Amino acid sequence: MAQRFRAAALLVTGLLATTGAGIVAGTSAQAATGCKVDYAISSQWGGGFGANVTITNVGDAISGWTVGWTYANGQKVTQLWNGVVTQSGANVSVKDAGYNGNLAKGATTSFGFNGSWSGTNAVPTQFTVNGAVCTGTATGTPTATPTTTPSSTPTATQTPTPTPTPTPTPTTTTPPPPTGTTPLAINGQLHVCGVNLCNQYNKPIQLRGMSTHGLQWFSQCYTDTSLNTLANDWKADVLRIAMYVNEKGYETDPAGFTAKVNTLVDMAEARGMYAIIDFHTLTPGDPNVNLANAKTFFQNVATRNANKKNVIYEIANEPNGVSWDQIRTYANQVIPVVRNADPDSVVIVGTRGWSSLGVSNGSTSAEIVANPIAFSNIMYTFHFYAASHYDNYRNELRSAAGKLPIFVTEFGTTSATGGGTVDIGSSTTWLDLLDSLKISYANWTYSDADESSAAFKSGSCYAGNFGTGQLSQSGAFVRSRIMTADSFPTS
Ligand code: IDC
Repeated sequence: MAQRFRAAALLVTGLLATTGAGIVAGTSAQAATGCKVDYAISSQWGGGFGANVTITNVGDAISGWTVGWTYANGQKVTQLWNGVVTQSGANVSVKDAGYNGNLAKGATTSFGFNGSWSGTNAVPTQFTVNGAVCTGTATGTPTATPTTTPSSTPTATQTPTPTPTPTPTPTTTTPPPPTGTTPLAINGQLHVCGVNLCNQYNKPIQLRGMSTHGLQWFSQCYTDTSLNTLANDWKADVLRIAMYVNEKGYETDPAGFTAKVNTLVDMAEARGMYAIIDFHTLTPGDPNVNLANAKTFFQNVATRNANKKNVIYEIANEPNGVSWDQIRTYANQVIPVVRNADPDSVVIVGTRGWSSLGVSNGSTSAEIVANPIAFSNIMYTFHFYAASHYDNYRNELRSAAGKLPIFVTEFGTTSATGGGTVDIGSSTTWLDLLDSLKISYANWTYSDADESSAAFKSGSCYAGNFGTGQLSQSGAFVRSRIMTADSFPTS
């Protein structure tokens, strides 16, 4: 595999004020138009690259933008976030993602993408915004020297060819440093890059946190106090919101459960945590049984939460008794519902055999690798229970993790019943493995259920006491793992 290296940031800026726009006085019917586009290659490696594009609206306010450019050397955009891309041959067109379509005069917006290249990865020299050509001048400062020492010397074909810059005014298009210190403030909108979950700086991150228990039974556990504890004392990055569909869940009160989920999304966001919206199908195991409910639910939550950066969608908790093909059929109908409302979202798809990547049904992840979900920004679910699942499951995860983006949206320190012995040794081995692979996880459960997988002793929620004295054996162990410092890269 080619060694990855950081290439010098390449910048080109197009600037245009069309038809003397912006200085046309007295023609109120004629809106001033104008655009400035910064295109920067942030990193580059053999065959692939990452880039950030910033649009500045130099003209009057616009509602909706489409930026276009042409590649001279066969580059292809493979994955893009904060926008919707279409590419036809050399012509690339990126439309706003809905929530970022309105640009006031002077406002800027950015999107990022991964691409493939060969030969020369020359930056485009001309851009259009809403059909108006940005012919302007380049103002970036390309340097040929990588900003960090590559671990191997790049070959000639890997070396980016900077565009000459007549006006060497340095600009940067990487997101500015975070103004807050919460996981959400630092990482911003997430996306999938390669097999990783990546932050707004296009760097792999691992989120660690807790899953709720079923909202139909344990809503009393999710209060301002308990979530303050989770964010500030446990230092969790993510809250998984387990909304059962059956077993007296969503299907009994769609509006009520949708509202509960949305409230928890807001409470997580207010504390700088990510929120996984978990459509918690379990029994029956075929997610297609709940397809109509899934479409309605995701249409609602994705529309309502489209502007939020903290939401991740998990469309089926644990498919069981179904083939991967049946899961794909379901996913292929639900993902477009999510994406039409919230285009840049990360979507997690459950896997066969109670989200065991197939292992619990005598299969393997090979069936997924052979037939992946054909949408971008997709991750696959893996669940384990440390007192039931050992090395054969770990080996499968290890091999799958090199090929598929995986999120452990649920794991227990106990047996798969959610009860029994807490296996600290096996749990430690599992979490060490997840840490080493940078796989994100949420533990089952942040609740006081009367079962050993629950983090708090029974009665804690009604007492409103989430202090360390209330922790179960599992809760104390998991908290000690989650609260260690995160290391989220920002450059
Ligand atoms: C369990 C709960 C338990 C509840 C049961 C049935 O811990 O209180 O009675 O569901 O709803 C899963 C599922 C998760 C299970 C958990 C433990 O995603 O819903 O919760 N588990 O059995 N997969 C493997 C284990």
